[in-house]
Amino acid sequence: KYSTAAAIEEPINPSVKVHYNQLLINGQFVDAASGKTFPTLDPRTGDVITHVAEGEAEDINRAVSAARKAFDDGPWPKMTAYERSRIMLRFADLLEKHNDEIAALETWDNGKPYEQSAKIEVPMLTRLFRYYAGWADKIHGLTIPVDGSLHVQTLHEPIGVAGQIIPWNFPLLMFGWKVGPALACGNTVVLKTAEQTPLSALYVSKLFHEAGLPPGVLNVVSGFGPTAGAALASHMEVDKLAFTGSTDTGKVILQLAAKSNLKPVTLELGGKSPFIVCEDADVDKAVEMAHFALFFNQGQCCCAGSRTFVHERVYDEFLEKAKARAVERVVGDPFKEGIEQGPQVDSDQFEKILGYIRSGIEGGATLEAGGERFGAKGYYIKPTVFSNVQDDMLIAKEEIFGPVQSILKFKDLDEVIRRSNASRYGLAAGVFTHNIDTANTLTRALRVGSVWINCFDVFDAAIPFGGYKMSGHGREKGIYSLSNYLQVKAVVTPLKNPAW
Ligand code: TXE
Repeated sequence: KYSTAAAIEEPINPSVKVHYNQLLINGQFVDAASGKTFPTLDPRTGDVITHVAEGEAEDINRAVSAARKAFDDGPWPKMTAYERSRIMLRFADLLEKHNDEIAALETWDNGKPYEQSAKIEVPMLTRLFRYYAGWADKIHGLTIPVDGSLHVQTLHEPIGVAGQIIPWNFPLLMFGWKVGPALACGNTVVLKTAEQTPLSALYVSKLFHEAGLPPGVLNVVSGFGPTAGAALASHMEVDKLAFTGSTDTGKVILQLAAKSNLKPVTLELGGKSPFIVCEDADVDKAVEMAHFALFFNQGQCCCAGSRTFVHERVYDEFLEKAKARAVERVVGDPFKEGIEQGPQVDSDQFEKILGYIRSGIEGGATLEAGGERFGAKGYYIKPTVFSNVQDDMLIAKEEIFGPVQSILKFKDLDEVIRRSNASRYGLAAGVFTHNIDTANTLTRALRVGSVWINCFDVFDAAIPFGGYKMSGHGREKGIYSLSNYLQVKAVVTPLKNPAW
């Protein structure tokens, strides 16, 4: 049932052009100081889409100076919150207007199905900016009663220049999760995009300026981690850092922040999330949800349900159906209608995933479906299912970040709680049951930042997201994300006439 290889060999022409491939600093598109560029590739073929300016330390310095000036001298933090909110709302309107063009750029650079970009991700980005625009004029402190004749209040102030480093799996949504709260709170931003997917952030940032964003408030530097990323993380004039990416790079980022100016850091890192199918589950629905939890976005989700725990009473039926569903998954050119799965983002990820598949086979798991590349070109991988997976296998412990489902059998609730929690990660969990007591027990026992009961990957702008343990620090989205970008100032004034 896999889609025809011909569709892959003759890639569909994306109906979009690349307009912006320079760095965006102080409201202007500029070349890198070194004049260097790097290619960004089409994951369907490995061909070059365009060459993009390659930012390095000097460009980060220029971008930070612009952000610093826009923060220290204004206008951004000095504008009324209502004005900031209106610019963000106008930006959201432009996102809506250019929805399909933005979606095409995202799919071209990343490989995700166009329908997903156009119907889910760009609309979610638009929604995120409307959500954060709504917060901009509702951020305020408290008046606090204390002992003594004192008037005590808190001011919630922006932190300053926020450095933000994002990955390639959801380039636009990561842009929204980071830039939205930072700007709503009155900060200015230097954003370092992932080297695999620089294009969509440049395009939408141009629209943001058309919506009235003053120069220097949002600066976008394309480039690589050890050069541009490290320069941002260790910059003395950056007041706050936010990072989404691998746990290993998260550790580096935290060290760079500590060694420079101790800037506070929020981290959203890897995961190995359990998806628990209980004995009372409706197997057909559980199979579909578990399939979505793992295979969505080519399996390139930090919170992917990558350990599918199935109760022994329903295990055999689940396995047969999960395997059939994976074989039916429609893989092919992401610009083609009805495609469920496109290519992985690049050759590194592609090779990494194939390596984990080999390790699963060699480690003794049973390969039920897939297990190899799809087509002769690009980075497509057949939807893969392993059964008989044991907790100590690499495929059950490490983040594969690809379309590889690992199915594990369990007998009772205590056992599945213990095994689910026996991970260095703690990002999310899925629970499939109609028994309220089982759902309540699992919800409280699982050491993870999100629990999805009879659903998965629900990402409303208002729902906080983040990890326990080595999945990260802090929460993004929702009201909780604002505190990442605010300082609290306590102000104490003696009362002249305590009687009043
Ligand atoms: O991640 P990196 P990579 C996981 C996933 C994936 C693996 C490797 O398992 O297979 O990480 O992917 C920047 N200083 N996730 O190599 O290196 C880099 O330029 C500063 C999970 O792409 O973490 C990019 O912008 N920055 C994840 C960003 O960090 C540095 C999403 C992410 O790259 C840097 C992506 C450095 N020294 C991958 N080195 C999730 N949590 O969703 C790299 N970067």
